[in-house]
Amino acid sequence: MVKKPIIQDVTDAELSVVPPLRSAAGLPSLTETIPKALGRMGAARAAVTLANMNQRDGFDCMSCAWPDPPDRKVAEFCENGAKAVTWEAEPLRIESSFWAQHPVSELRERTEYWLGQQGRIVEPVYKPAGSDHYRPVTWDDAFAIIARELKALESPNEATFYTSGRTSNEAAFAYQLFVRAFGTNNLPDCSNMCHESTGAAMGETIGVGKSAVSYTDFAKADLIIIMGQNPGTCHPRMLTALEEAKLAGAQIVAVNPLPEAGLINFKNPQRPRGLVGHGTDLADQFLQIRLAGDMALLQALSKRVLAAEAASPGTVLDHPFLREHCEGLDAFAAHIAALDDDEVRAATGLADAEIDELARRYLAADRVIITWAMGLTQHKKAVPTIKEIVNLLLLRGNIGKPGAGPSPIRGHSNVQGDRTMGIWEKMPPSFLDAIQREFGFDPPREPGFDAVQSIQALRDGKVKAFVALGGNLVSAISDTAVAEPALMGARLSVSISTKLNRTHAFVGEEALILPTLGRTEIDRQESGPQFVSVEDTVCAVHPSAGRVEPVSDRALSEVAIVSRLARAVLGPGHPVDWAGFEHDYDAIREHIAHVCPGCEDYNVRIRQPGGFVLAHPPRDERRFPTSSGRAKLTVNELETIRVPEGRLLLQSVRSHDQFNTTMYGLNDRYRGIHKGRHVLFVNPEDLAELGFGDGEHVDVHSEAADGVDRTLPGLRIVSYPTARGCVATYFPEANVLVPLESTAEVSNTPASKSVVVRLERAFAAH
Ligand SMILES: Nc1nc2c(c(=O)[nH]1)N[C@H]1C(S)=C(S)[C@@H](COP(=O)(O)OP(=O)(O)OC[C@H]3O[C@@H](n4cnc5c(=O)[nH]c(N)nc54)[C@H](O)[C@@H]3O)O[C@H]1N2
Ligand SMILES: Nc1nc2c(c(=O)[nH]1)N[C@H]1C(S)=C(S)[C@@H](COP(=O)(O)OP(=O)(O)OC[C@H]3O[C@@H](n4cnc5c(=O)[nH]c(N)nc54)[C@H](O)[C@@H]3O)O[C@H]1N2
Ligand code: SF4
Ligand SMILES: [Mo]
Repeated sequence: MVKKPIIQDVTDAELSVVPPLRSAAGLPSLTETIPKALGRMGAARAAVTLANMNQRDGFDCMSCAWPDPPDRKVAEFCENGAKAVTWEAEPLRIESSFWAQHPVSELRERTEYWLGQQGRIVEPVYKPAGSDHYRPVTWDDAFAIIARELKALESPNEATFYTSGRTSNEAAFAYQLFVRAFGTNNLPDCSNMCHESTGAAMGETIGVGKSAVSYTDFAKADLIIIMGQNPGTCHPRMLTALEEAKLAGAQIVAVNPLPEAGLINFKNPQRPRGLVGHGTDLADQFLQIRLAGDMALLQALSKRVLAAEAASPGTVLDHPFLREHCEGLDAFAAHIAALDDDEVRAATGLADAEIDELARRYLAADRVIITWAMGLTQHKKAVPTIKEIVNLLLLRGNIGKPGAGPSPIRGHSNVQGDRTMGIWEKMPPSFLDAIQREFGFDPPREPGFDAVQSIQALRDGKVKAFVALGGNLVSAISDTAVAEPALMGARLSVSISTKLNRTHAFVGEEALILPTLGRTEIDRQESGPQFVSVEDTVCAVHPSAGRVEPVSDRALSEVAIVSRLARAVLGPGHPVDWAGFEHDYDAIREHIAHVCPGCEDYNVRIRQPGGFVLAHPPRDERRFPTSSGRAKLTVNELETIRVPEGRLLLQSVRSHDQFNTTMYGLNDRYRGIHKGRHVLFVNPEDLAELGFGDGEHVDVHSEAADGVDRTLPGLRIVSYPTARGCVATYFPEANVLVPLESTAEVSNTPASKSVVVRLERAFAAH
């Protein structure tokens, strides 16, 4: 085992700020990655993991949900994928003595960075009621404790069962089945905080909440509009697809308050000229929009499209498509005609000429893809904004044909698959009926709690047990000061995890951490080594099999943990053969085939080279499974956030060295931030107007309607070319500023990218 001293906790004492980079993913990325992986995993482990990453018989990168190209290269991974693999597969373990040395109250004082650096959790640990320490416990005892506590609840609805999107399809299917057999639909997941707004908007308007494009569509597009997304950091290999599209003649437009490096220029490490040369200029146009201004921009674009049609009737809109497949055009057109151009200017901060230019590009293109991520989903008006993407695309038939369509780019590597498997607090009756037919028990029908509602229910004492299959809810959810005590109010907290995080420290009276295998590790069961399956952001489903020895022989696979948990809680004689699930994952896949739409013949199709692509009626056949059977153009009232004088609108972003709440390092290289995270990016003109300067320290106060003072203290101001009036800092630290009740309409996703804030000079420099 590699021995490494436990690092000291981090401060921002050595924080340094340099100018941001213009291009992403060239030589610095490779020189950063490989030596670090070799140094931390050891040469043999590094060689096996990196060589098998994203290969057909290897494992799926556990980082983001970007798909694999049909023709894979020898090294089919990016810098951030390599960081994720190193973080998991590094053979560094938490020794048994750690738990006696570090009380839970001390763990609460530690940062995510420190907690993650302690190494892999290698044995189940238990904190009894009244104790401030975890201590090692046997697996049998762990399951017995959980069973006792869950069975003691007055109702199954007093427990909530969280899932994070790294979980495999097999584990997710077994988990939701266990939870429903136990008797509740309380199945919150990370998607509630992520692309829930996308699912709500697309589900209503086109009938499917997933990307309507395939990998190969990118190279066939004439125009790709990237809104509210930072692919250079968050989906790095997307830049390869964008470069291919660009070289094939596509235009690329970026819409973002920040001039993110990857959107502007890309140096492809897999092309000789990318290593040494200037790289490829990706964006033909960059619209530096104000936070939450996208709905106004999209309406303004549709207004220009409709005006062009009025000027030359019959030549601009795709009339046959609209007639045959859509509804709602007349109401939509009437509504958009009344759009107030001044409001568009105020909301977007863009000049008319910039919007005209993008409208011209849209009208000149036959095939248009619009992609988006958290910059669109985490606002109050996220759902109507995404509906406006659908409106704009429908007008010219930009869906269900090659090189065109709405394409949400999902975050966690299997967050989309987990939903397909039934991880959702409000699965439709058809899915619940299928469970009943397949297993012979009646699953609960009333919808359960989502992530925000789970925290509210814990806070209000309505939920008393919290179980998490992965993730780090206390850090990921909004309103940290509410979430921490809410989770500590539970009677029982259980986390199935690879590594320590703050959710293990904010626990109820009794708590357990159950160590699990990661994607990189060989998963041996009675019938032999197992593989699992995952679904990427373009609906491609494929197998994933770990290749290195597990970090501990006491950690169990997620499937084994769920199966044993179910046996302990549901008792013998349950209609589901839980033991069979654990012995051979084919048994789970047989049921997936019968229950999950589109997964027929799952065991056969998952074994085809490269797996298979799930059916997507709008993409494949222009069939729209909405309530009316037609794609819906919708009318959405524009509402612009009015930021009072002297206040700013704040968004929370990811740094280049983090994966959500996991900190791989403390640099955000593309934005020029080194060895620290407590920074606030502010436009220089705003700084001048407000009387602050670069390098000063400020406390950020959020100004919520409820009057509660939420403060993030001691941020170093970084003068930065962000849009006027719009500031940025890092997630998850920013969650202290977001009120729990401040969520997107319909989807209930925390509105963590539009918080009205006030800056106050910090007394002491930090
Ligand atoms: N390295 C790394 N990769 C990741 C993750 C990670 O943490 N680290 N997380 C994964 C997950 S779960 C997810 S969901 C994805 C997230 O992927 P992204 O959504 O790309 O990640 P964010 O850092 O949230 O960046 C949001 C982007 O939207 C812009 N933006 C914010 N508000 C607005 C707005 O109102 N309008 C417009 N047009 N733009 C706006 C921001 O400036 C920023 O560029 O990444 C996944 N991949
Ligand atoms: N302010 C603000 N808040 C946000 C966001 C934002 O942009 N701004 N983004 C939101 C988004 S998009 C998301 S997706 C959520 C993320 O919320 P989560 O998904 O809950 O958080 P993660 O940080 O991805 O979870 C990391 C933990 O997962 C565990 N883990 C890692 N690998 C495995 C594995 O293979 N199996 C198991 N069982 N456990 C594993 C480790 O213990 C690790 O500490 O945060 C949301 N919160
Ligand atoms: S683009 Fe995403 S899935 Fe692909 S290697 Fe990079 S982090 Fe992993
Ligand atoms: Mo996400």
